[in-house]
Amino acid sequence: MKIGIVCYPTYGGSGVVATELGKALAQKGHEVHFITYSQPTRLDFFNQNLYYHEVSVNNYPLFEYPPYELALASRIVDVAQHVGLDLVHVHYAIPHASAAFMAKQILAQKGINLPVVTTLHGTDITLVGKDASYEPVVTFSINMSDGVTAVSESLKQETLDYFNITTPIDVIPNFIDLDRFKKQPKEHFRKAICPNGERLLVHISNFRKVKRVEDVLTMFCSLRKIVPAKLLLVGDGPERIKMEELARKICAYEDVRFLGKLEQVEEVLSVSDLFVMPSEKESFGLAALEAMACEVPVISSNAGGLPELVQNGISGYLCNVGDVDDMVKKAIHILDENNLAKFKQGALARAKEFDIQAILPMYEAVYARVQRNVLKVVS
Ligand code: GMT
Repeated sequence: MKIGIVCYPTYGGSGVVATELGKALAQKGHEVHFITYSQPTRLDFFNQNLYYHEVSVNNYPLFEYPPYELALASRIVDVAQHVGLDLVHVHYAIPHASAAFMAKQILAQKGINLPVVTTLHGTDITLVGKDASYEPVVTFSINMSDGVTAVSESLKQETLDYFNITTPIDVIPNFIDLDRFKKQPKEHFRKAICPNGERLLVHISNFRKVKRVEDVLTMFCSLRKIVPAKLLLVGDGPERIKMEELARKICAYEDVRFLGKLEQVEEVLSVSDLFVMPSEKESFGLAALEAMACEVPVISSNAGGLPELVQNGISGYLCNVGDVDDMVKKAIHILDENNLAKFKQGALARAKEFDIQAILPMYEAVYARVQRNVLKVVS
């Protein structure tokens, strides 16, 4: 098939899922055309079936807000006509689903049918989509999609509860490439950070408010009084400076390191003992899955789709949002030398259930279904 993929090309989870999906589809022989405003971060290798089409937004002094959505719709039309796309798969509803709908309408006038598959990732529904300034367009463009997927049962339910949705939603969870995300021998790195055999905790996120990074810090500082440990914080975002200030106030300087954005997070994960994800909302928790694949158990909140990933007492623990004391208690239990190896095995076993090889056919099945439906309409 010739598949167009529209996504945010940056570090966010939806962009990672879209890019890894496109790469895997290309390896399976599909022709994949990425349509985005810059090269997706993880689109970093050559494959004869992969193409990248940049969306450029020409600004004009009259525009206070450059009309990206129109430029994107025009580029989808252009690529669909030029290469003969079989469908376009948009990741993150805003503004991708409505741009794809507009492109579909324009192409229909030219006698071309372009099915649209929309994948809902999380904040496009749970935060931004609910905002009154977007809600009518989000509802409309989900309903106009030929196929809709959500990354967890929880996200599907929240979408159905909040929006007036008439299109069926398939749940297709996030997935993991186990060839890339696996524990690597990086003991020299661990020795440098934990010279006295301390336990190593890690948090990876885009440092938005919804991630509750302050809970990671308060939890760690309490834990640190009982268990010798170090904390690595990976990623960047609006809350980072505030979190650095908080860390200086409540933790010892030598115990907490902010590493910024890292490409090879699997190297850090390979030497870590515990991943902490205390999010206020989290539709799936891709970063936690990446940790589990590297044999790192997870302490997370029980928000959104996290209970569909983390098995309480096996691959980690689920705690109520903001219950830092419980997180400390559970962390002490996991990090105990009698328990840690068992939790590490539990984490890896769970991650294997989300192997990309098992999840990819679910997307292919949705593609086949929307194509069949198009053929039915045409004949
Ligand atoms: O919050 C992020 O990490 C970015 C965000 C995105 O859409 O770019 O991630 C969402 O999509 C990921 C991939 O499907 C999910 O694993 C994350 O749980 C989800 N984030 C939230 O729901 C907050």
